[in-house]
Amino acid sequence: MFCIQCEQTINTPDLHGCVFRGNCGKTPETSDLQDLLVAMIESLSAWAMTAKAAGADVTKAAVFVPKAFFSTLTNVNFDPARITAYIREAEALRDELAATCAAAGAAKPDHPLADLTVKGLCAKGLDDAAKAVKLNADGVDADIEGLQLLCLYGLKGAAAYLEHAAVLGVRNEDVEAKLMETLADIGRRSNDAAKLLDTALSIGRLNFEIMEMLERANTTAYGHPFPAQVRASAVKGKAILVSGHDLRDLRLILEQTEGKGINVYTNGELLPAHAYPELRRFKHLVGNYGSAWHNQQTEFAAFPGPIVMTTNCILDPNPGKYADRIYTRSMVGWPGCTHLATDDFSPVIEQALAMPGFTADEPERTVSTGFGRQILEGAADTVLKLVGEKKLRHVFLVGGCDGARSSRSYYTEFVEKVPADCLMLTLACGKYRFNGKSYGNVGGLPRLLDVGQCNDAYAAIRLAVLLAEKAGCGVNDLPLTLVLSWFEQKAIAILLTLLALGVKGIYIGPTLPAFLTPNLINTLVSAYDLHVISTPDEDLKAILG
Ligand code: FS2
Ligand code: SF4
Repeated sequence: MFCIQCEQTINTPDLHGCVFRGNCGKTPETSDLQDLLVAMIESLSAWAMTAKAAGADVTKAAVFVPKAFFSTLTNVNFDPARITAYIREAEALRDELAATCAAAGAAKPDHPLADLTVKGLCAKGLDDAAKAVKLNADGVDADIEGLQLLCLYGLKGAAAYLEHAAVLGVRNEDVEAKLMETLADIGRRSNDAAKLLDTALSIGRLNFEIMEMLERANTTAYGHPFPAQVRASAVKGKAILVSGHDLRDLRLILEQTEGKGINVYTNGELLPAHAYPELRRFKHLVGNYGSAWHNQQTEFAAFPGPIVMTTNCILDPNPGKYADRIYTRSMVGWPGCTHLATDDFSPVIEQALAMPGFTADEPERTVSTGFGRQILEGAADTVLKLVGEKKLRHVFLVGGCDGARSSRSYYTEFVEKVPADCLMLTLACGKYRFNGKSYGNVGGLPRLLDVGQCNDAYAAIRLAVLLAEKAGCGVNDLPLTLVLSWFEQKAIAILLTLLALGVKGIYIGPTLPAFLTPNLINTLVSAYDLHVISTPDEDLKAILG
């Protein structure tokens, strides 16, 4: 096992990466199978590009690859049986395309994984096959390996967003082909540092297109978000909790529970769902329960109803004894938990009706959300006017993924210390470190604006670009600083997008990715003026002067 893709990886003088068991709970068996799955979809992608060039229809591969890739993201799928099934499905699709290529007279792709075969292999055979494609291949220069992993993990994040858009019916064949082409290329394990750096930036640009697709998918299906005060405390009655990022699953659950006397709560990255007109119109979508993913073992154990985990981040439900009432969807998996493969949520509804639910109302508390692209763009003129009148000094984007590391208290303290004449945007699950409080107003605008999920970074980027256009300057000339927290691979994809767009001076923490070597960090620092967070006081002093 070797996995170093997330912020909670092991990184000590003696150990680099999770090598015995994941800090997330991933077993060596699942980790190795995920490496084999990645290699198999690299092979599939290489064949798909050859088949596409020969005029064949590659839709099945284009739809499957992002899904399978998504299953290897941090905190998504811990079930070795499901990962094995994806490997076999990938191989079958690859063989189908190979036959198509042969029939069309197309030559076999010149790719090291073109003949990767696992057919008929037992668990031991799969384990041996996985070891042959491990990500930390022997004899590879550390900087090259770091760049290879930067590309792989960035593309994995982009694939997750592409899958989210596809679920809502928004697809783009060119984007899918570019994703497969890049994945096949990563599978070649290039040793060319300049080429790998170029690939990383092209992944950033691709991810920007994908985030646009996803925003279009969300707003077409559910309307443009508008500000909402969301109840953050329990309401008496039977209850279902929906976590993850998938708005479609939430909508299905709301439709299927309507009129049944069940209250539906969001959790984690689904809080912004309350801002979408086509979701908030359901009266039994009563509020948001709990906070960021790393608190779920306590919060889910205390929730008096079933829980649906639509995407990441899932943790081991066994310590809290709620494995019998957590249901997984799409690419999510935990061994022993019920996976709902169809859109029928009857088992969840029956369990909610059989359970007591909340026995009393909790005192009302609220959190705000809903400052999506349309609202932000509508506020651009006000922001510039306030800056011009010197009523608004600086805009911060403080957001990203949350994690369990204690040094993440930096973000809470940072937000508290931001001067009163500054505006703060936030997004993703990192906001739970500070969104339970009111920060007042600046020039009539709330000082803390929740833009949405991690993928809604697109809205914040669009605001920055619009402000720069209106002010007649570059994004880097705006009184704007991004203070990001990263945890998993979607954050890597977003970081690559920001770098590809030329955004400089980003602060990132709580640590830099362990797969980046000191040389690579120096390259990013000198090319993009990237900063690792220090203390809120020092960073604010450096930013505000
Ligand atoms: Fe948070 Fe986990 Fe949003 Fe990440 S719920 S760390 O996957 O995607 O952010
Ligand atoms: Fe370790 Fe993170 Fe990989 Fe889990 S996902 S095995 S915690 S690096």
